[in-house]
Amino acid sequence: MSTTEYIKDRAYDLGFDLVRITSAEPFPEAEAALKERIAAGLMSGLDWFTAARAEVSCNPRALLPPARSVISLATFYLTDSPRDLTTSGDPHGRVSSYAWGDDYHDSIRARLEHLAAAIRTLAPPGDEKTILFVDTGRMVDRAVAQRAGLGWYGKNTLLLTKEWGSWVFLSEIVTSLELEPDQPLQTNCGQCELCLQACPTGAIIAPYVLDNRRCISYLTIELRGSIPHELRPLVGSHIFGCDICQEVCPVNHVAETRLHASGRFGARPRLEFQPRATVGSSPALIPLLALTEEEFRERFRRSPIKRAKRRGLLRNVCVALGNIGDPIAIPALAHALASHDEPLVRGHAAWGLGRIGGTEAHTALSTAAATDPDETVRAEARYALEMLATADRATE
Ligand code: B12
Ligand code: SF4
Ligand code: SF4
Repeated sequence: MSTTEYIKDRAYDLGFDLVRITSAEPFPEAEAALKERIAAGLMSGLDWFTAARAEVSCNPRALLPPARSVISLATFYLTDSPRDLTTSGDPHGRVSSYAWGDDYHDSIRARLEHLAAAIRTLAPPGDEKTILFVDTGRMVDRAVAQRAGLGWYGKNTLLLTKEWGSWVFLSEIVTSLELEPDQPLQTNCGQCELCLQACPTGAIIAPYVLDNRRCISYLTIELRGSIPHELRPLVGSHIFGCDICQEVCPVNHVAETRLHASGRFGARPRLEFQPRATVGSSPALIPLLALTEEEFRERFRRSPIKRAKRRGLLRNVCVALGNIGDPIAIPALAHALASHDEPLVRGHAAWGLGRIGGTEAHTALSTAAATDPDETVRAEARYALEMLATADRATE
């Protein structure tokens, strides 16, 4: 068995679902694409995503000078648990499927460590150099996976695999070992443009081009401040991430059908990605508004959702409640507007009330517009009162 075959076998034994190899040569096309997107402002809001970072992340030898190979790994994360949509009739939000269970960074890193340890035993003494990357590392994950033949670029910008669709986390190991490279796949999306048509915010502005600032994933996870007014109605009931451009993808449908038919879907031992009781795929929204900082930390410990922080998540909850439009949410939103400790949450509670309307919402908004100590919240309340006045005029 060759060293390459041995490493691939070890990776599958450790629970990775796909493994391919490419050389450690630079990725000039990806670097050009990244710099172009940054210059066009399409990555705005992600301050850490700089041209200098792009140069490093597209050049494995900038990270590990003796690098010769990059091992590209995919981990399937979709579970066969159905979305537990609105059982009680109260408003529920949507959490993207990658965040239903435990944080993948932790579990994948543990597997990568084991694989790296096996690789180190293969290198001559003094030459056992490897580094690991999972998402947050400075590596351009999809470009590595594409050149390694793990999958191909979809027009939604995600990497599509034949076996598991796009429902995979990508990670890498950069090593000084010379391994046998795999070839890129000669596949593409053809004439399909379903993801472009389905994206609610028009974030996929052209095939393979995403405007980060419009993507619900950015707006609900990465954005720290206020969600732009014009995008709030388009966020729907998403409170953390978005899967729409993957849910409509026929490549994913084919993979899911094949996995179900072969019994492999349910057989994956992916307990860590199953919806947790405390997070779930579709949590009831009103109780979330009452979460204290401590309860938030406890409930979302080791969950990807902790990245949004409490104020970001509750901001999203207010927007989702406004979009769902059920008056049952008015008392909770009015309470949040009157007394939440975070101005960001009070401001978005105002918007939620403005979207739902009614006398109780109007009273709460008028009080906040006059008395809230924070000008951004008073401005949000005035804006929401305007929304109500416009809606009233439209129905007259
Ligand atoms: C920043 C980031 C985001 C940002 C920006 C997304 C983006 N498309 O760039 C935001 C917060 C919006 C985001 C959202 C999501 N993300 Co994200 N994200 C990243 C991160 C950290 C960097 C991505 C990056 O380099 N972008 C730079 C821009 C310039 O890339 P790009 O425009 O897509 O261009 C690339 C290709 O399209 C290609 N390209 C460019 N032009 C052209 C032209 C042609 C013709 C072709 C063929 C190719 C091509 O070259 C570029 C280099 O790869 C990676 C992890 C990593 N370290 O790589 C995860 C990553 C891409 N995200 C991931 C996931 C799962 C998501 C979400 C699905 C999460 C969710 N459910 O909410 C969404 C999906 C949104 C979407 N449609 O892309 C996974 C994707 C797995 C996969 N199968 O591809 C990654 C790889 C994380 C991981 N390690 O698993 N993400
Ligand atoms: S994740 Fe949602 S908002 Fe972002 S590009 Fe896909 S469909 Fe559009
Ligand atoms: S929906 Fe169609 S165009 Fe979009 S990624 Fe899937 S196959 Fe490609």
